[in-house]
Amino acid sequence: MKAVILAAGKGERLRPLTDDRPKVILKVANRPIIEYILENLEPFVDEFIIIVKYMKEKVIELLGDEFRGKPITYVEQVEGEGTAKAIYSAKDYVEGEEFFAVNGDIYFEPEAVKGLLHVFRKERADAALVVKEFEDLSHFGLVEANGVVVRAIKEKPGPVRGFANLGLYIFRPDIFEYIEVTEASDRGEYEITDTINLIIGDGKKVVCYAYDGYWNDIGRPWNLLELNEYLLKNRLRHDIRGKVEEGAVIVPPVEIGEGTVVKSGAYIIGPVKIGRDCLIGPNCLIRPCTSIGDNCHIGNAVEVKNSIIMDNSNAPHLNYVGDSIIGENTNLGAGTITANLRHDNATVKVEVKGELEDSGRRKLGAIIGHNVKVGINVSIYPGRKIGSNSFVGPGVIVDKNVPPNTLVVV
Ligand code: TTP
Repeated sequence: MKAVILAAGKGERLRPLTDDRPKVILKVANRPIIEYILENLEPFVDEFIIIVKYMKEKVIELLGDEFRGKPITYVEQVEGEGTAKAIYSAKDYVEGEEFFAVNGDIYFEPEAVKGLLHVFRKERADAALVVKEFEDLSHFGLVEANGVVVRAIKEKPGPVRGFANLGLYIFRPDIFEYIEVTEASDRGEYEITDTINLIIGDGKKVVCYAYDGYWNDIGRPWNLLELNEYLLKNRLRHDIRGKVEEGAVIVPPVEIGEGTVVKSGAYIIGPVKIGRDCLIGPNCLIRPCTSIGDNCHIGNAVEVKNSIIMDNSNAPHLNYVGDSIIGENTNLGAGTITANLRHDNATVKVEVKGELEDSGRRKLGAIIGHNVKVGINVSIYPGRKIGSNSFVGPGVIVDKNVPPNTLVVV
């Protein structure tokens, strides 16, 4: 069976992290999101078809032409936006067989794929999808089913409890005929959920698999922190490959890559993952659920907690980085601090695609893009974003989001 992976989206809700790259190549726990999908699908498929568009060359450069010996074909999305258009792009590549289709920005365990395939085959269905029960379906499509048979999918039903559509499907090639007659939704996108409603309306059998394991839909910046925490708590093995000086304390599980030096006085409390060729310490505190990429510097009197720091970035002197995401090639000046808690203890709101959204988190720090230079003694309010390629001068208080390519001085 082939797997069609949808990776053409612009990932606008993840700005500034997607300013210069597609969402699927962002690293969580030091691995690109799309690699987790390929890894979890790989035992069930013999070929991957990846649908690309936005900054497609970066996906192709990352993955090349095979994954674990299974070929990857890249297909550019046909004209028009939406998941239905993305799947339609694979029309000439699935060769009359049933196939998996999966959003390129979700995390699931292999059990979801196994269960989906099982119910599809057992029920001799025309299509199948994975669902999961949630308390609040405000951000999801509600799947109405009678046993395993799906009756309808309703987009964004509001804050009701029910089964959500997770974005992992099996289709037969007849889906393409139905995509051809699917109309654009109110937001101007062609949604595969509308196509599924069309095939149900035509009497075809669509079934669902109720998945009970961990799942994450990586739409907003804090979803990256949630996934990072899950992966570090559940997938990390204690493995020290770098050099740890006497006088450093490491509380397992901690993974430290080759070429990394942990200097005396560093105190690292797992689960923590640190890449290759980093300089850690002396005298720093790295607290649980932190991922630090390759070639990073965490220096003297720096505390990092529950954060993602991507490759080639530095928090070198007197910094606090809490519940934050720092993109690649970014440097924090001495004394720069992220605030991760509001004084009124309210949950932190973040501007997402022009609207203020409640992250639901009491603790959320800064979201800083790639190639950013932050000067000395900069204070960053909770949930604020700094766009890629920006420069924030010394002493600035970042209480508003900083757009990309911007110079901010006091
Ligand atoms: P979305 O998360 O709905 O869209 P997006 O990735 O563009 O993100 P944003 O809304 O923040 O801009 O998409 C779900 C999945 O489908 C995701 O993996 C990207 C993929 N997709 C495409 O491949 N083509 C498309 O035209 C769209 C809209 C999404």
